[in-house]
Amino acid sequence: MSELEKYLDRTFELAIKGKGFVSPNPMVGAVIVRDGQIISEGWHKEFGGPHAEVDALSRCKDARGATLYVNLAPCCHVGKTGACTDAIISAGIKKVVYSNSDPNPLVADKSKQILEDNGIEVTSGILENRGFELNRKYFHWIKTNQPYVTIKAALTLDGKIATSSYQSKWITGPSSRGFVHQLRKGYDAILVGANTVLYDDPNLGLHGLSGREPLRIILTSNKDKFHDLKDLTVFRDSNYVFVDSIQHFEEYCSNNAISSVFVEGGSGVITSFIKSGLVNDLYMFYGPKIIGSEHISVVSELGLPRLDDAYNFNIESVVNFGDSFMVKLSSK
Ligand code: AOF
Ligand code: ZN
Repeated sequence: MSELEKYLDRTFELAIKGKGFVSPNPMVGAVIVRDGQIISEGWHKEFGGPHAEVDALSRCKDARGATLYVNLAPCCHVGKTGACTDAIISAGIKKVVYSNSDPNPLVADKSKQILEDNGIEVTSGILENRGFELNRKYFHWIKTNQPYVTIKAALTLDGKIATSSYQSKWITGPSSRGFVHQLRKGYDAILVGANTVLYDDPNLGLHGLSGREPLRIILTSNKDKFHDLKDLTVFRDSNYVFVDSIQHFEEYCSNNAISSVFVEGGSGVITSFIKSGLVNDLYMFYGPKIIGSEHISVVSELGLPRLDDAYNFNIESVVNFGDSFMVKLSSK
């Protein structure tokens, strides 16, 4: 690892501390270095709070002549906080090194120019792929104004997510469940269908992990059937919303800055999302069981006559959880 990579690696470590707190903002970490010594560090801690660069500068008595490392290009707009480029210039920073440009149209490549116009040397594009992975959901959302959508399902080897009487506890064992709670922490919202709410009574929360509880979205064309069922766990507080179609879901996300959604089933919901083309990736957890064709498939009829019409995915990783295994896939 080069010197630049070493310090950017540290910015990634700091940035990730903001996971579950900063979205829809990106996770950002910053390190200030002089004469080969880290003299200050900071990170973006919560949505609406100080940016990483300002946080690091605020804990540094004298940053004159130092180099600032940050995983994302410093912003140059006044939003909920002041422009980072102003703070960097007035602190007397001599050099800025970052991994990724910020596709936010308010920033784009403008900040590089501003810094250079003020005599600051700028190096960009170092560890760009890792920086992209770290803020994959942010980059997708800011470029498309659509949420990053992940599907998660627990299924038998023959692709069933429940019996015909909606029994699904448990297809996979306990060892993958903690991992799922960790996954949920990275999303603004968790979405399920009406049957999942009725038959599983899921919690859809973080189970005590730190972070903001994700919004619970229920996709159903008949929300009235829940009128007398307010004792269900998903209605435990007001942090839930009903949407009645994929189109309404998209509108809701766009209007409410929902940048990422974790879709946990059931079959009807997963089918609608696969058809919509909105899916970015999937986590499929397989329990080593076979129950037969009379039960509920993870995806219902798609009406695809030929194999060539299939939806195709890339296998990103396969993880063994002992009593189950997970395949992570991304859309092609
Ligand atoms: C940075 N450093 O630590 C972060 C940045 O509403 P605001 O003022 O918080 O601005 C949010 C935007 O700022 C966000 O969409 C992204 O473009 C950038 N985030 N920029 O220089 C940071 N979190
Ligand atoms: Zn900023």
